[in-house]
Order: sequence, then C-alpha cells, then structure tokens
Amino acid sequence: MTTDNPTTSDDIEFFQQNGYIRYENFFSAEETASLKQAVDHAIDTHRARIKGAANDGRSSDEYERVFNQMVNLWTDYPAAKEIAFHARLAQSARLLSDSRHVRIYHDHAMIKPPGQKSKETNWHQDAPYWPMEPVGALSAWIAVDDVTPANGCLHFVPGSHQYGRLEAIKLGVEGESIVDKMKDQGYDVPEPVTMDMAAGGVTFHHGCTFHYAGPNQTETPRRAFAIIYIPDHTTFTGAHDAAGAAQEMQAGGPWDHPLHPILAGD
Ligand SMILES: O=C(O)CCC(=O)C(=O)O
Repeated sequence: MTTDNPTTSDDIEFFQQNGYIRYENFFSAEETASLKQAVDHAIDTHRARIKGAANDGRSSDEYERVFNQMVNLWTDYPAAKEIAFHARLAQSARLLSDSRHVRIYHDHAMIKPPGQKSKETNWHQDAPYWPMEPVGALSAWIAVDDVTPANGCLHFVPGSHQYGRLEAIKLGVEGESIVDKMKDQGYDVPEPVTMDMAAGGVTFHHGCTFHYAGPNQTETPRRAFAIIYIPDHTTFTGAHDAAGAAQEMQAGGPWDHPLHPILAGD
C-alpha cells in the first residue's frame, strides 16, 4: 500500500463487513474545480445520457426527476477523465474489493434536479443492472457539491451487501423499494446510515449494498460523479454494456476492451 493512499487494512475490513465506506475530503477544491466545469458544460449542452443509444439514452420523465444521468464523461472531458482514472481512487477501489486489478465499467454524472419536481432515488442495489458475474464490483460516488439529507446525499444499509444480488428496482416508480421488499419477506433490515459530506468527499459502495437518496429539496441541483470499478475476477455476462462495447466482448469472458482499461493493479 502506498503512503498517499487513504485505504488502511481497517478500512478494508470495515468495507467488507458493511459494504460501504466514506472518505471525507478525498479531493481538494482544486481537484474538483475542473470536474464541476465539465459537469456543468455537459448539463448546459444537453449532453447525451448514453452516447450512441436510442434517444440519446433519455429515459422516462419520472426517471429524469430522480436524476439526469450522463454516462462516460471521461470520453469527452479531460477533467472528468482525470477523476475517473484517478490512481489513488482506483487503488482504494482495488484494495476494498480485494482485487489484483480493477477496470472501469463506466463513470456517470448524476444531477438531482432541485425543487418540487425532484424525486427520491428509491432504495436499490446496483448489481442487478450490471452485466457481471460474480458480484463484487463497487462504485465510488464523489460529492461535487456539499451533500446533506436536504439535497439528496446517499444513505446506506450497513451489511446489506451480504443479502447478495436481489431483484432490480424501478427508479422513479412510487412504492419500489428493496428495503420494503425485504421487510415484507420478514427480514430485519438494519437502520440506514446517512452519508452527508462536503464537496470532494467520496463514498464507496458494494454493488449489492442497499442505497437511497432523498429528493433535492433545495433550490440548486445536486451534482455527483461516480465511477464503477470491475474487479479482476469479474466476467462479462453478455447481457449489455452501458459503455457500448458489448459487441466486441465475449459473454463469459474478461472485460478486456479499450473502454474498460485497468486503472489500478496489473
Ligand atoms: O446519486 C444518487 O441519487 C444515487 C446514486 C446511485 O444510485 C449510485 O451511485 O449507485
């Protein structure tokens, strides 16, 4: 472990038990300043949600009220690439997931709109949406703005990754909640923890960790930028690839593609 990496062996144990970890002040204001500009440019120019996808990857009106989600800004914006490929961040992902190396699946900006039209990000897991086997991939979620319960910070259910991969939840649809579904089945789901933090802070969460963000009740958008990392032992299922490389990879094979470079390890 290099000395400038914040991830300690205690952090690894904490993450493996709880399925999340928070690093406050991971990035300095200087490091996130250009990322902010890149995200704002993408918003102002109505950048495609997913480049090359039908209707530019735009989803239902209800989904857009959860967030404006734009995938793979790293392919357009050097400032986004600097953070998405950040060696210290990727090294933390590698250590937390106990991998020899990690690749990028994709980055995504998630801008939760403010005010009346804003909707919660329903309780869900990420793994049901990811074409990966086995589970073990994880996300780093970077606060581009200060985040609190009022503007839609993340909340996690500690230890919920240990339930494994469950069903996909429909984001933006009332009543859809993986926490409620588990409680209805008699599970004693632990109380969530609230991940408020200043801009530049980072949380990591396992793909099976239950997570949620409330509606943005403030008057300004909540900007976040997340990177999904693929551990070395993870194969591509062939179902789809949000980064657009599905046709060029083999189902059951490795994620060996220029859109999914190794970011830490060998
Ligand atoms: O930013 C949000 O509201 C939710 C983020 C999320 O679901 C994720 O990063 O997996």
